[in-house]
Amino acid sequence: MLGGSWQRGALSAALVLAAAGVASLPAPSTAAVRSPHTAAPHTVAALATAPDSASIVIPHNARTQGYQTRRVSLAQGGTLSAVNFDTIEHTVTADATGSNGLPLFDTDVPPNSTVNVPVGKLASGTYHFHCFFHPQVMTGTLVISGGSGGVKPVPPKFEQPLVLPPVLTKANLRIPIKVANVRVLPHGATTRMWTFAGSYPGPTIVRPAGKDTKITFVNQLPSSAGSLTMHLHGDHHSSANDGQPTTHLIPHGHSRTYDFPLTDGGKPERAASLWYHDHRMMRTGRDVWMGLEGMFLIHDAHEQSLPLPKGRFDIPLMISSRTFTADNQLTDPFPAHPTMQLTGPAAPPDDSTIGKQFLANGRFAPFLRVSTHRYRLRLVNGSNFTPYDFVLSDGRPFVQVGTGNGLLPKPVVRQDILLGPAQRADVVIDFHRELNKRILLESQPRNDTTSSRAIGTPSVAIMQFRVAYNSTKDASRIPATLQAAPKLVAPTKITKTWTFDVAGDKTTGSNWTVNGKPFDPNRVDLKVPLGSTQTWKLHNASPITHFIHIHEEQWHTVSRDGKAPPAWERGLEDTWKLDPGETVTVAARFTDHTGVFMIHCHMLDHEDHGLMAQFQVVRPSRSSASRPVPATFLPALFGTTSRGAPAGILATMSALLGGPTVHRVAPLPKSRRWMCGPRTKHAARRPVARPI
Ligand SMILES: [Cu+2]
Repeated sequence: MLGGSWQRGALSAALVLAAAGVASLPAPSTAAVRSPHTAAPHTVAALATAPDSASIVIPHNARTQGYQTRRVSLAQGGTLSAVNFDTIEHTVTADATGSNGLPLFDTDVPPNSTVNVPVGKLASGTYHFHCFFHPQVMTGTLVISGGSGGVKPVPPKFEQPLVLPPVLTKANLRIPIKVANVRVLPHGATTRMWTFAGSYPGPTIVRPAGKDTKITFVNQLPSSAGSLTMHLHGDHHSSANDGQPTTHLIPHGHSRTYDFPLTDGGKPERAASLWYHDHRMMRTGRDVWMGLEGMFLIHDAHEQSLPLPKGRFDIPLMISSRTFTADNQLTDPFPAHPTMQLTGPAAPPDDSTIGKQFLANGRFAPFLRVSTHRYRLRLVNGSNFTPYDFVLSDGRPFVQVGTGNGLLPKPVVRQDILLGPAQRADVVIDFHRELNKRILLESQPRNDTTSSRAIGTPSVAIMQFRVAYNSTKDASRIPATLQAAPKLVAPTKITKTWTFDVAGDKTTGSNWTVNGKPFDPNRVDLKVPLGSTQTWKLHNASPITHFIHIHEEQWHTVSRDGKAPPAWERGLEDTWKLDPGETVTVAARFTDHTGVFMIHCHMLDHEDHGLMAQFQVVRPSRSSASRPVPATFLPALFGTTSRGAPAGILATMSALLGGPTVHRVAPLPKSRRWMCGPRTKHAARRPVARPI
């Protein structure tokens, strides 16, 4: 559904939610022909009939029924009210925004109440609206007619330059974690944040693969922040250096040195786009929201030998969302005394912390002046909860060259890229022949699923590329082949199934579960023999999407719902999208390190509310070490260039592995509207200045 030029135009203007939900509404008058940032013209008929007052009615079970009044007409300057007959809170929120990136109207409607929706100053035109908490189902259209002048939707002004965090390259680093004022919003006060070395995002650490890196983090935050713990996401390292949630902490006023050898199985790791963030028990959401996240890039000789864009044409880009108070401070949606089991409307499965404004490298609506050159973007979704479906405003595709865990076997041309929290994509954009153009990086409503339960993505313009310089020389190009995933012999039989669900009820308390249990730091859920290769099935039995992250190893995606994974999941991964009912099978070999590691959802509300488990890598017993394991040679299931390894090799492998169940597997080929899930009302709705 993407790709139509009109729609691309609408998206480029951004901030107007795309047509998915609106298309099912009763056909509007000509007034509903959408223009991205100007209200559409009203009709004569509308002029004649528009009342001076109108109501939006929210029925019982609106979460599944939608608004009772999906189309409302109103004379300009008239009074609009919202009547909520439901037992839970809803909102009436405009799709379109003002230049500050906030909706033109955005009104909470408590249960069993009637409130005024302030639209009296809006210009005549058509305004699509949704419920902030239930936008997939609850959508409607307001037509304002008559009068002249008034407030119209406008795109962000892209007033401030993109900031690249400082780059640190040394083997021994010391990074203070401290309060700092950050110029997040372009006007007004700076924002007090918790930062790595005064920067949000934290400094970008760039290191060669195989070179030991020691980082000493110093906790200089106020004592009320408590202890911290740092996780280098996607990396392979020992348990003690993994950012354990309850052990190996960094208390207030103390420091801790983390050791990252950047090796795997005695060899240098692959080049990768990693990131680091706090991982404290039940506090990860708060600590990341406050600013504790940064990027960590690993280079290796192979990647450096490729002609991909380098240097200033290689841009780390962390996208995140935050909500601010009127004086530009972060809201505090997090409880003073966190617990995994919650009651009330924001309890699981409705717990979520969503930002209302969208940031690129910690800045609202930044611009970047670029040359007529190829650029490599290391996209990282550093949001607590929000997934994005990234697109470029002029309809050009991305060329994805890597995941967060290294290069793909070959480039993949993608019109849009869905990234949940913690997911990364390494992409190349070509600005040749685009001198003087302005191209937006946007998120569009995802269109890869028809499931009404799958989480949606926002429609928003995040940043602007200004093609300002003519580059006469561009030596970069995108090779036809990049890097095959490492070979792996994985059991065909599932070693372990992890099922993600929710338990309890919101009256007495609910929490997320993994295999029926909420997280318990004193419980090990699986013992994994060191040196073994595991095939794990990840299944989402819950009513909303999760993005599941496995620590310690980098994984092959064997299958997605029983089918070969898409081309962009044929590299190594550490975090997978699991829409409701979805199943992903993954495989990895456990090398090097014993100890306890995590598996959890990276929507941080879910993680903090129990959707986490832990496995312990142990020295294998003799019996388990010698037992033959039926195996699949990966990557293979999705090989496109091969239909079978040479019979001799297969026979040999089968014999070695002790059984006939070796599947042939080929060498790697060389080659909706806003969130449909629930969202935390607190984050956006009840701004509370945080004392820090
Ligand atoms: Cu989740």
